[in-house]
Amino acid sequence: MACTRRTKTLVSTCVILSGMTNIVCLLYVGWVTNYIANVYVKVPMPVPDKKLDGDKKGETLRIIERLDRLENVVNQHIQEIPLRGEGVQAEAEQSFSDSSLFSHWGRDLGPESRRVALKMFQAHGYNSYLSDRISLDRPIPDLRPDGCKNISYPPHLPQVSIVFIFVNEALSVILRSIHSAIHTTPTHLLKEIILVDDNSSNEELKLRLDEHVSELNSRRPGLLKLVRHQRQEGLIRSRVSGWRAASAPVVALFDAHVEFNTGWAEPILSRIQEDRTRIVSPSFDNIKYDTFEVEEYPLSAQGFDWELWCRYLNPPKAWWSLSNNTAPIRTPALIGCFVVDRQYFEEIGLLDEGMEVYGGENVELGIRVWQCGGSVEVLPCARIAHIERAHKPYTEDLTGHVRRNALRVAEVWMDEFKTHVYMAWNIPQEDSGIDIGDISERRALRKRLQCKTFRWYLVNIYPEMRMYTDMAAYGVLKNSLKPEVCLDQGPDQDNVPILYLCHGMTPQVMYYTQTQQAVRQACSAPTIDSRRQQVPGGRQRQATPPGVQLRHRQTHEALLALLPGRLYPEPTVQALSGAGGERHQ
Ligand SMILES: *[C@@H]1O[C@H](CO)[C@@H](O)[C@H](O)[C@H]1NC(C)=O
Ligand SMILES: *[C@@H]1O[C@H](CO)[C@@H](O)[C@H](O)[C@H]1NC(C)=O
Ligand SMILES: *[C@@H]1O[C@H](CO)[C@@H](O)[C@H](O)[C@H]1NC(C)=O
Ligand SMILES: [Mn+2]
Repeated sequence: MACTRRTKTLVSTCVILSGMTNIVCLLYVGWVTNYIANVYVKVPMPVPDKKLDGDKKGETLRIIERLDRLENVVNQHIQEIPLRGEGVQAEAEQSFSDSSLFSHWGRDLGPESRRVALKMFQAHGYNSYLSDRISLDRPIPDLRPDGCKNISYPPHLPQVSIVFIFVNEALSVILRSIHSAIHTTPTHLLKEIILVDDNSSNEELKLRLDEHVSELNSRRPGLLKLVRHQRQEGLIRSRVSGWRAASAPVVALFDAHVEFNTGWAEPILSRIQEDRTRIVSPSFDNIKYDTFEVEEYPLSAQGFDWELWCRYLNPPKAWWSLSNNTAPIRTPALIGCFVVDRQYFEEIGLLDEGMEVYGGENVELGIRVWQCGGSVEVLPCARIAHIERAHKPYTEDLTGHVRRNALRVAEVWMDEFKTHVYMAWNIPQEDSGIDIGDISERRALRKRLQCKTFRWYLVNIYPEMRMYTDMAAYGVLKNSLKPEVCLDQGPDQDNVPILYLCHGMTPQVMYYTQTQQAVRQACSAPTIDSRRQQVPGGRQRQATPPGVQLRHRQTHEALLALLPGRLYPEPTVQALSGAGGERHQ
C-alpha cells in the first residue's frame, strides 16, 4: 500500500466539502464535540507533569476511538450522498461534479456512465472505470535518471519471485500489474508471479481471475500461482503468505496496483547479489488515481514520523555529495514495497505477524534491519509507478490498527524513545488501555540477533528525525475563554493554524518543551530537515514558531498568542466563534 496520505481528519474532511455536505459534516463534529466537552484531556499551562488528568484517560481513549469511528461514518456518509440523489436529478448532478474523480476527467461522460464510474471509484479508491478501458499492455514513460541506461550488470543474476497482494482490487488493475511485470522483467530472471488474495468478496476476482491465471499459465507454464486466504489476514500476513509460496532466491513484495518501468529488476538483483543483507526498494512514481497518467516523483529516501506513518524524505547529504543520481540512496525505512533475499528475510524475522491489518510493518522492518546488521536502500534506476489511492475502501478503520501496530514497534525496538510514539498519538505513557498483543517473540528475536539500540539508529541512520528530550506536557491546547475550541493546524492547503472545535486528533496535538518554551504541533515538522524535504503527494508543514499570533482572517483580531514561556488567550470571544465557521464556506 506504500506511502499513503494521512487519514483525513474531521477538520480537513469538513474543510474540503462545500454546501450541504459541509453542514452535515459540521453537525457531526458539533455533536461529537458536545459529547466530549466535559471529559477531554486538558493541558492548560506547562506543568512538569507527564500526562494530565490521568483518571480520565480510559474514558478519553474510548472517546478517541469513538471519534475515529465517527470519522469513518462521516466519510462514508459523504461518499454515499451522490448515490442517494437519484430522485433529484439536479442535485445529483451537483454532487457528481463535487467528486474529486471528475475534476480532471470525465467531463464528456453521460449521467449514467458517471454514476457507474463514481460507484466504481468509491469501491476501489481509483478510477477503475477508466482502467477497464485502457490497454493492459500500455507503455509508460521511462523516468530513469540519465546514466541508468549506461550501467551494465553482471550476466548471472539471481531469479526473482514477484508477489502481488490484494483485497477487492479491480481485476484490470491486477492484470495490468501482471502484464507489466512480465514485459519488463527479463524472462530468464522472472521465476514466478504469486498472487495473494486476502479473502476478497469481489465477484470478478473469483472465476474470472482463475480464467486469466490459467490462460497466462498456458502460455508460460507455472508462471502464476494463486494463494487465497480463507479469512482476511491483513496486508502484513498477506505479504508473508506470498513469501512462503515463493521459491526463487529473491522475493519482490508489491501491491497489485503498480506498473514497472524499463530495467527495474537488474539494478535491484545485482545489489542483492553483492550483499544479501541489503533490502532494496525501487523509486516510486505515481499513477494518478483519476486519469491514470504517470507522474514523476523526485528521488527520495523513505522515513516516518513519530506516529510511524511513512514519509518521503530528501536523500541524505552523503548522497548529494556524490553528485551521481544513479547511486543507491540510504533509507531509514521502507514505504511498504521492497525486494529481499528470500532466506535472509527469514533470518531477520520476516514481518511482525502479530500486527493487524495495516501500517507500521514497513517502519518496523527498516528499523530492525538496520539495528540488526543489515541495510536498506532505494535505487534510482529501478522505478515503479504505483496508484496512490484517493481513499482506502472506507469500511476499514485503519487508524486504530496503525496506532496499535506503532505501539508494538515502540515497545520492541525504540527503548527510551518509545515515549515519542505515545506522545505523537496523544495517549498516556502508562496504562494506555490499548491491547498491543503479545510481543515476547519479537523481543526474543531482538535479543537473539543481538541488535543495536534505537539511539544508535537515530544517530547513524535517521539523524533527520526530531528528538524531544525536554517535554513538559503534551495534549490539546484549549482557549481558556472558550474551552470548546482548540488550536488546530488548519486545512491542508496552507500553513496557518486555526482555532477549531476540540476533537483531540493529530492536527490538535501540541508539545510543550521546557527549554525552548515553545509550542509545537506534534505532526507538523517531524524531521529537522523539513525545509528541504520533498513530499510528493504529501504536504509540508512548519512548526508554529514561538511569538506567533493567531488572528481572525477578516477582523484581524488576535485570537491566541503563542509567546515564549506563556500562552495568551485574548478576550475576543466573538471573533472566536466566527473563526471556525469562516474557514468552512
Ligand atoms: C552513455 O553511453 C553513450 C555511448 O556509449 C555515451 O555517448 C554517453 O555519454 C553515456 N552517457 C553517460 C551519462 O554516461
Ligand atoms: C473468505 O472467508 C470465508 C470465511 O471467513 C470463507 O468461507 C470464504 O471461502 C473465503 N473466500 C475466499 C474467496 O477465499
Ligand atoms: C554512479 O553510481 C552508479 C551506481 O552505483 C555506479 O555504477 C557508477 O559507477 C557511479 N558513477 C560514478 C561517476 O561514480
Ligand atoms: Mn498501494
